[in-house]
Amino acid sequence: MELTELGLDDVLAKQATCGPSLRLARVTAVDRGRYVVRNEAGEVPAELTGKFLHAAATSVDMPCVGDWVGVQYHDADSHATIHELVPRRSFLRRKSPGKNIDFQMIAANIDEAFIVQSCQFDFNVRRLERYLVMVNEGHIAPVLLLTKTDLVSPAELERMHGNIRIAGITTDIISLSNVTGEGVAQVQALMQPCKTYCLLGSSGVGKTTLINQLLGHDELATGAVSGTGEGRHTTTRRHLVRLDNGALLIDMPGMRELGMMSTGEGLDDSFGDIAALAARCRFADCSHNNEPGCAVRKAIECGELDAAHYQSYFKLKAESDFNEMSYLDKRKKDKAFGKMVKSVLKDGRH
Ligand SMILES: Nc1nc2c(ncn2[C@@H]2O[C@H](COP(=O)(O)OP(=O)(O)OP(=O)(O)O)[C@@H](O)[C@H]2O)c(=O)[nH]1
Ligand SMILES: [Mg+2]
Ligand SMILES: [Zn+2]
Repeated sequence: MELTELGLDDVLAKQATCGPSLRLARVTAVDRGRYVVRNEAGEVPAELTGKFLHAAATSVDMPCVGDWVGVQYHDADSHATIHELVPRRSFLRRKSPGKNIDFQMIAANIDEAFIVQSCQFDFNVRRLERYLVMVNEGHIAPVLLLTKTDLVSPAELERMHGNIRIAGITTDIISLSNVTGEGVAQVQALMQPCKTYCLLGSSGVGKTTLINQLLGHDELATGAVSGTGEGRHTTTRRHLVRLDNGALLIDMPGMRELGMMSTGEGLDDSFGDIAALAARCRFADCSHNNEPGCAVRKAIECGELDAAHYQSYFKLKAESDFNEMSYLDKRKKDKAFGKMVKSVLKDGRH
């Protein structure tokens, strides 16, 4: 098998400037610090070198499924050590749990992400928007999959489509049932050889069941759902598989805490001092700029509150507000920003 068949394209190949003693391989599975990498010859277990670990400044620098890495093979090529990470062309990430504003890589070098919601209980447009923001931020093209159509009436399905369009979401939608098989061929038809896809969505929506359908056999374990339709996190690691038609597909565990994607949630926790001060401002919607009776400004002026600490909160708040914006508003803002950049460039030429 050629590396191009594992998704290596010209852009990535150009970036992959690893040393002469290293060979290129793709990370196909990650499970708590253990890796599996695949190259022309096949899949082998791999680990990070101490040097790599030492040089990784944040968790974003750690390899994730889909990454291309420079490796050295050992013990008759039965084992590999990961020495280098090839810069990513696209990525999925979310905020790490906990107070620090740090991101966790979920997967890399993906061409298209299938955002999966089940018609039964799971359907939620606000959550869909959040997934879209996440996918768009990572430079990945989204496609929406509505699963378990066998459990709802055509009218209900129609209503869900309507709600998605009302929210201004224009992304392609495929409705499917893993039980009747309806729509599965449409997904298959969309998937191209050598391109990488992933399945994103809550636990129990049928991601793994769909992969098994696409594979044509039950290769990956699927799980039962509770009475409320909620899944039980059957898939526990991220795994890249290759379909018969040559497309590459990453299965992922259901995401429990989508809120963690943006920095919003952790923000007030991390800046409890500022939240406490802000509660004492005269106006509830105080922006702490120059409103009278602003407790935050007063605290900065009298040295009670560190100005740099406040600046960093201010910056993260703006970023999180942007993350929190609806998909539509964000697109509007992006457009406005694009126009602004254009006009600045034009003015610069005068
Ligand atoms: N009625 C119906 N049930 C389905 C459909 N697709 C999957 N299921 C069932 O839903 C349950 C969960 O499916 P999985 O494929 O394990 O779900 P998952 O999204 O991979 O869940 P996690 O691995 O936990 O993230 C299983 O019992 C499947 O048989 C469908 O289209 N219709
Ligand atoms: Mg699964
Ligand atoms: Zn204030």
